[in-house]
Amino acid sequence: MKMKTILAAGAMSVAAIAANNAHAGAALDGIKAKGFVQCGVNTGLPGFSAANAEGKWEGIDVDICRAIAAALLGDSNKVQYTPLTAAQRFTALQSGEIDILSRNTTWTLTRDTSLGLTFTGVNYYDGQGFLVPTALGVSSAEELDGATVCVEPGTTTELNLADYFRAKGMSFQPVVIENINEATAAFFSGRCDVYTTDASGLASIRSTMAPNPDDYAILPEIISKEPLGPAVAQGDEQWADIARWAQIAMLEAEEYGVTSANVDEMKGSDNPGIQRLLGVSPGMGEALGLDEEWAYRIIKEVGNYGESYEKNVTAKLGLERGLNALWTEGGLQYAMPVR
Ligand SMILES: N[C@@H](CCC(=O)N[C@@H](CS)C(=O)NCC(=O)O)C(=O)O
Repeated sequence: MKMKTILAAGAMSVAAIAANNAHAGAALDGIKAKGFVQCGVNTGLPGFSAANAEGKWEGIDVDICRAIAAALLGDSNKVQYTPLTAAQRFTALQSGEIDILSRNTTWTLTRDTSLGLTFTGVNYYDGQGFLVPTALGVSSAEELDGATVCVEPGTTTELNLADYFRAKGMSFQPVVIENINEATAAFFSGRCDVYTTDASGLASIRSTMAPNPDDYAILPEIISKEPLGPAVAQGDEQWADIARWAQIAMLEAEEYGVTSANVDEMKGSDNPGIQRLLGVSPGMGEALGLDEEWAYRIIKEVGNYGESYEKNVTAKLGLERGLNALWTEGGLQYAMPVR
């Protein structure tokens, strides 16, 4: 009797998987057919996603799309980029205009449910802060009562701003501007006392857009949690899995000390975890519906998470790893096991 129940349960789960697979695959089939990943990015936030002088997209968010293309299509260059403002980004994903959104986007309950998205990871743990001209003579956010605040619409930033001022019993005057260039121009021309966004965004804006960075200061208060990560539309589990595990592979590579420079040598490692990651012991690729060199290519072409962070965030913005250090170094970045 017991045995029968187990068999029935087994048969049911196989049927469930088969049914699921019948519905899955539309996004993935589309990507394979066109031969590239359409990646929604920021219109220009150096360190995260921005086009360089040659028009080539760079940044930690761009590297996620490159990693996925390397894993799925065999080449990290098989990506096309769609620059999107915060207000445009979710519609672009829902309508199928883009395959993945990799654009300093905070994972929240309503985005994950009502908006029909699936977040596939957190590539940057952040929090919201405030940027002010030093001439304002303010050293704490608690001194901002009555301030005029530049903020972008369709962001968690807007919501946290209202929560924070309400909780502190302070008032503020929002100046809501969708385009980052216009919003920062408004702030730097003195139209707002304060600019608010994710702390990484503030660092990027201050060091790459301020006429003179020393004239601006980031206040010490961090008023929210902003786990930033890529998202896909719901409905194609295999596509979501590939996006999720491409990112994890970059992180696990860092945990193992596998880099773009030593990945060939590491294929000879006798560590079973490294052998699995690099496809020396087969199985992980097959489980994802990819070949066994999927993660090898990611590391070879894009690098591990630490390399991507160093090249984009530390080198361009001077931001230390902080919360984004590996868990073994006191941070929050922790790779789910590739096994
Ligand atoms: N993480 C927040 C804020 C993201 C956001 O869009 N921030 C602005 C300010 S840095 C931005 O990236 N703007 C660039 C643009 O819209 O082009 C969210 O997901 O809502």
